[in-house]
Amino acid sequence: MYASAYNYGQPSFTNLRGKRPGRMKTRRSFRAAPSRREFLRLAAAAGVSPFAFNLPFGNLPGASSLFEEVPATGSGITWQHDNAMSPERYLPETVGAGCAFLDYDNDGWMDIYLVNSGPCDFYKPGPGIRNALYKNNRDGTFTDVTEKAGVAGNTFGMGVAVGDYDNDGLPDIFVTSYGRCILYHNNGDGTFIDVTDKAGVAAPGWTTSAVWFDYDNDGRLDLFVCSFVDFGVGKHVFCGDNKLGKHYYCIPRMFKPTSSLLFHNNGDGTFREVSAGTDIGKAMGKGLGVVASDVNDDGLMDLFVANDTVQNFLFINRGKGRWEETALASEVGFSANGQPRSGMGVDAADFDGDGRQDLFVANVDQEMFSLYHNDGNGFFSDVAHANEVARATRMLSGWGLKFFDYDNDGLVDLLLANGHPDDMVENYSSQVKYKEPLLLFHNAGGKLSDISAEAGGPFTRSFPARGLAVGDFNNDGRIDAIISNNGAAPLLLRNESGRGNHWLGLKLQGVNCNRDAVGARITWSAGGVKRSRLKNNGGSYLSSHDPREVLGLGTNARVDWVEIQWPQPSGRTERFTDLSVDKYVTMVEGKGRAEAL
Ligand SMILES: [Ca+2]
Ligand SMILES: [Ca+2]
Ligand SMILES: [Ca+2]
Ligand SMILES: [Ca+2]
Repeated sequence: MYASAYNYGQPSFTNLRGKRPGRMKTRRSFRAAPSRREFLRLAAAAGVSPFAFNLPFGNLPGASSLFEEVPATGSGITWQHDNAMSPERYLPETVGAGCAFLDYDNDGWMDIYLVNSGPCDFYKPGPGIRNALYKNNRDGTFTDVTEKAGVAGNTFGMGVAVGDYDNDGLPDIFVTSYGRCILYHNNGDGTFIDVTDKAGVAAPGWTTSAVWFDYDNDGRLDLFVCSFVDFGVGKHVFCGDNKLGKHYYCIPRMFKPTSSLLFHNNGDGTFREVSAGTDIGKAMGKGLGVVASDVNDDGLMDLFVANDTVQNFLFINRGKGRWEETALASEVGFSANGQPRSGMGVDAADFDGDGRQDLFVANVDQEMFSLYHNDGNGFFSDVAHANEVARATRMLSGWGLKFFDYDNDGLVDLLLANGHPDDMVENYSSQVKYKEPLLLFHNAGGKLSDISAEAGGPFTRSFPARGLAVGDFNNDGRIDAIISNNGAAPLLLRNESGRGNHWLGLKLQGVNCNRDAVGARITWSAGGVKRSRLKNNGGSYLSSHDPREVLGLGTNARVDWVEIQWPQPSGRTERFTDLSVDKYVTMVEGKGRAEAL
């Protein structure tokens, strides 16, 4: 992730010898055709009305923003992330942290969980530095219920993954850390209990993103945990400028890789680590992001892991506990010229509607982010250039990101949260800033275009962004987002787009399959147009999302039908008709009818 700071592609040892990295060259070679952003800028300068361009996403420059920032004074979320930044610049300080939307009290309204730093071998925080759980008051405000809930953390927290691992209908919280992880079991009375030791998922070391998914289709959610590098206060090295005596955050190439962890859910509140001896256990990486998806459509959930400074991993689930790492052959491991990149955030979705799950990886500046189109038969091709992703991300470093349909037109769009990992980057780069802008891509007909310049409001500002979670906190069917900023307050974004489009929100409840219905295939028809979505899990960076699925219907005021193919061990397919729109419903496996949420 620290590539630009050290002249990406060059060994980082120059810094150890105390030389200043060279100033980066300006690279503005992608001038063949003006982007829509530049086109509008030119048009605005020339006094041409933007109405002339017939923008497809229902917003115009100067109109209200697609997403409005909800300030702390409005939301009541006064918590801030403490990044523990020290003069020594210990690496864990700049990597966190994550955030989650979850409905911990099952009242149908999304609550928010935020991860903070905490005590570790290089940091002893004062009082009040803790994680936070905010209860949704159903009026746009939130109340801090952390102490009562018992989920303050007290580790040097990194990520959060929410899942109902014991199928009791109550979402449980897993927190990763530099240090010990924590599994909080939801007691159902507004409190949680730390069951980490009983469960056997402490996973000491440095863990980052995690994901709940049922790899063996036994109806219980298993847990994959990304492990980052082998780090400890005794392994810290000096990276920076000897003459100035200034420390910079080290490029993770300096530290040894580790293997990530897969925990099988035994069904009795305990887990068994099952990655040893498999390709997951053998693959030494520096994992930062993970998404669980079924990339080969065989009913077995696979894993895509973004690694920092080494190749990414695509773990194909071959069944019976076997995994095959195929990133090299699938062409999702390296850049087009065979270099490992600094993978951070990831996601999966079928963005072009061909029925296959595509992949996304955010990298650091100079590397460009990757949009991997799933070509079938195990092959992918990077189509970042053809989708305005490459040029928009050339100078940025990306972390949290998510495919979701922000305007409910039925096609998944993409939101990216960015920020350079080194707060000193502006000392040695004229092009790269520490705080970076958010990016929003709109999907029209299976093509992504960068509409950030016209998205207004928060898209005109810059942030030290890390985690990003999506969820509809005000239940208006328009999916909102929260972004966790390193060493700063989180950013809550309320979605104000997609007016005039209809939607149907689904809460899927598995009975024979895992209760969260991770791996379900949702197909729906509106206005005679059929669309399909796989219920992936994870994605983004250190973060966890609203488990409900919002189906965008476009201008159709009714949905023809919805079909749910529940994952194994159910395998049952149910079709639902007579559904009213613009509301959330619950679909329980085997009941055959939807109920008001
Ligand atoms: Ca539970
Ligand atoms: Ca399982
Ligand atoms: Ca598969
Ligand atoms: Ca909303």
